[in-house]
Amino acid sequence: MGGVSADLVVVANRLPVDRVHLADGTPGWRRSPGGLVTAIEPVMRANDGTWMGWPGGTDQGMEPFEDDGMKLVPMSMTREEIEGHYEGFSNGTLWPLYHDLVAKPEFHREWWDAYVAVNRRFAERAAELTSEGATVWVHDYQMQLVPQMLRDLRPDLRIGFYLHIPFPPAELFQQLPWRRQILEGLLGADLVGFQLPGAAQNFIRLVRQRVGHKTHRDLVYLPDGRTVRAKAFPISIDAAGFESLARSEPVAARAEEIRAALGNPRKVFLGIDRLDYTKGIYARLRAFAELIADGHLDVEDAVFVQVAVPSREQVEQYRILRDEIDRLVGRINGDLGRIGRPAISYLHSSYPREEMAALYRTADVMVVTPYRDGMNLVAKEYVACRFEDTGALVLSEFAGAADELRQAWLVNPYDINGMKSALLDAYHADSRETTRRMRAMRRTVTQHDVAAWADSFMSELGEIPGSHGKAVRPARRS
Ligand code: GDG
Repeated sequence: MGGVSADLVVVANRLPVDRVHLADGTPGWRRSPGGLVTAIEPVMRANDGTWMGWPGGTDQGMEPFEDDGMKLVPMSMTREEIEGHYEGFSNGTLWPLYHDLVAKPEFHREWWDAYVAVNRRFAERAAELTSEGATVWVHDYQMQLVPQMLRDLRPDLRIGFYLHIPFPPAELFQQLPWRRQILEGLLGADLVGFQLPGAAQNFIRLVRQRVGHKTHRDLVYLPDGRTVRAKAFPISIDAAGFESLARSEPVAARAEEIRAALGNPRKVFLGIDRLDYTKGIYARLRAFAELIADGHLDVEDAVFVQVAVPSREQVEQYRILRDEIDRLVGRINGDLGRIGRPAISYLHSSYPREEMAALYRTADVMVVTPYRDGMNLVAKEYVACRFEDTGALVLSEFAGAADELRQAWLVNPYDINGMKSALLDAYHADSRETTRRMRAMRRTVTQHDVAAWADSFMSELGEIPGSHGKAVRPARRS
């Protein structure tokens, strides 16, 4: 694709499409579900952007292609790179380290080497694809070295970086043997975006302590005269899109069907998460089961639907977690269920968006209890789908979404008794109370939707003054 010369390039670990086999057996592409694609697509279209990332699998030498008007550049990965960069350093080191050590991070020098090599390959490809003075938007923890690598190659570019997961406090981050390299990698960007202000502050403090740069509020002053801004841009969802899906006739019909299939219980509790140890699925199901065992809830009246979307199945910790949840659900249903009335309806699968909307419509109590989560879009999607201002949200204090959704029943996911009383309160709450809370949360989600998020990041990036845009300046690194 020597001819490509893009004014906007999005660099992410994954492409926004998944490889599928079409009805006639030929391979094709399907848009991957999730907020990030919806968020970035309008920006991509407005700027005739190019998205580069890994399409999954180990196919080599794939050519750039267009899908539904989006220019996509697949980045191949070898089995060794997947093990070292993706499953290893990204998901075995950084993911647990950035999520408060919910699991123990592993530090392996070979993983780090693979991380550096893959980041370099992505940076080199981005440098080839971009036109003079173009903008590059780099995403997430798998790509933290790309900003500086790219700046070294292309000092003319305007570079933004956005971290979708939390950025840990200095006390945790400094365990990382390569802490300085990561910070320097990020400082290659003009704007580093985080979900919450606290994460931006953690980053600024670490840069001051570990790299020794001067900082003031959200700015870092580099010795070469460049400034880097670190700021919070809480991500959101396509609220109007979810609401209209939830209002649609087929989704309404499906919601009724789901409720009937569950035996028309008085109240349906719902959890939807990637099957990940940060999401707190185990403790939440235990809390619910104890409420039944204690006699506070009855399986004739209440059921918990837990959707666990398969995730990172090659990583050992994820396989262990899956077995643990399987065992727990089996035990709870064996002990507490009755014929045709399981306490927990457990689904290990992923679903189309319409089915998700139908589940959100069905749920009387949505339970989102991660130990730590950058934002948590599921909580916002639930709120967007509750167009009648009904339903209760039980939300972990440690999800980024708790900063905005203050009217949820906020819980500490480590406190099982606290969760039990919040679940019970939400179950018994009268409609005046739930309506008051839901209305306020709906206002927040509607106003701060994903379009507003993308706009504010891009306009802030566009305003960064200095050595950018068309005027090329040589990079002078300290
Ligand atoms: C990371 C951060 C941050 C899930 N299952 C299905 C499905 N989904 C969609 C949901 C939602 C998205 O995936 C999951 O987003 P979350 O925010 O809940 O969680 P992570 O995957 O951990 O996301 C997180 C996010 O990045 C964005 O910055 O909020 O903190 O960890 O949109 O609806 N969609 C469909 N079928 C499924 O089975 N169609």
